[in-house]
Amino acid sequence: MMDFQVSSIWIFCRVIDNFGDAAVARRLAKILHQEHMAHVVLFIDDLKVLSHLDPQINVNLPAQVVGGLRIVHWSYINNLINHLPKPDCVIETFACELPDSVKNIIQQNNALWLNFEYLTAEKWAEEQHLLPSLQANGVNKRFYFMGFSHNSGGLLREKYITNDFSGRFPLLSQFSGRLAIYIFAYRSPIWHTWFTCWKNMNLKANVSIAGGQIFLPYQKAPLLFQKSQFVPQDEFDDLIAQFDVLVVRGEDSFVRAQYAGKPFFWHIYPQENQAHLSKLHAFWDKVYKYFPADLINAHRLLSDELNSFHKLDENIRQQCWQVLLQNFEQWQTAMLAWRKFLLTLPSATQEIVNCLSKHQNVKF
Ligand code: TRH
Repeated sequence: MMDFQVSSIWIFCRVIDNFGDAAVARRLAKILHQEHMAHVVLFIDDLKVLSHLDPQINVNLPAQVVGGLRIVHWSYINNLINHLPKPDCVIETFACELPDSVKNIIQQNNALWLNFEYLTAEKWAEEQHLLPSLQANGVNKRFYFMGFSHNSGGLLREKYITNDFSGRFPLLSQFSGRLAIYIFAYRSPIWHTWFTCWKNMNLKANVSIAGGQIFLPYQKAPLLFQKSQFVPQDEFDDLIAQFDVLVVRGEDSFVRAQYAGKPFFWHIYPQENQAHLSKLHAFWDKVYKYFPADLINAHRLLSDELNSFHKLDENIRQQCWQVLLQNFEQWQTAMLAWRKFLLTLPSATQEIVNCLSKHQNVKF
């Protein structure tokens, strides 16, 4: 395994909405390039979204190299692919359908073909991880499921995410004496409800709102609201590390909150027929193993309310918040223990490199 040299990886991404599709694809590309020395080409259909995450991206250039990554606009694929080094591995993120020209190259080059799927803690994903699915061109495409166990494909994790991180950032609350809450979440009536609840509890908190979906409310002393400017993706970890409590969403910010080791809630991306709820519960059921019993119920009730599973009575809602805030240290400790567990899992990029090495030595 030591001698194995990764050479060329092509990653494909179509942006459905928001930032997550581009964010996951960019992080995947960046780690493969920087930590596994791969030549990576990222084909993406929305340079504007990518440029929010990396302001060095020029939205007018169909092909460019930024930070060692070759970025190509989707509409330019057929102009370029015959001039690029052929891939050893092709990763299509979130089942974006590849053009026939690329499928032909996969076949001719005997490249490893992965369908990098949405992140979920559900058991079925572990069972399907790396299963082959025979395609019309006679090549096997394999599902790649990231996840939270040794049976899954792990999570995207840079080498700088280590056990040695404590005290790296002073918390904003240490300067202000007020709880610092960061909210990067989806538009929802829950925000009015929760802000009112915090005000009624007389919570002294600075609330930073990010991402453009939640309007900054009128000030409700003793709460202080402010807008959090969008920072480049490479600065996102440092930003969230300054807060006491996070609300994150989607996929990538959700994972970063876990690496930050912070008490947090997950505003999950809503799916049809409430399919997201089993995903939500599968995740928290794993994390609650690290929670003291008193906190589980309070957190679960609020998390389910945040994600439209039910509506709480105002008294219950306040009690839940009180339980979490009065036991803040235990909440924090639980999240640090969960973080420590995550660091025992192999990283997704290392797993991909291992698969590629196997693919090139033995057909599996
Ligand atoms: O933006 P998201 O909600 O994205 C998605 C998409 O909706 C997608 O279609 C859906 O399938 C997926 O979620 C589950 O959330 P996410 O994944 O957290 O991506 C946001 C990215 O933006 C993440 O990398 C953090 C980054 N970010 C910054 O870099 N700077 C900022 O200031 C903020 C607020 C976010």
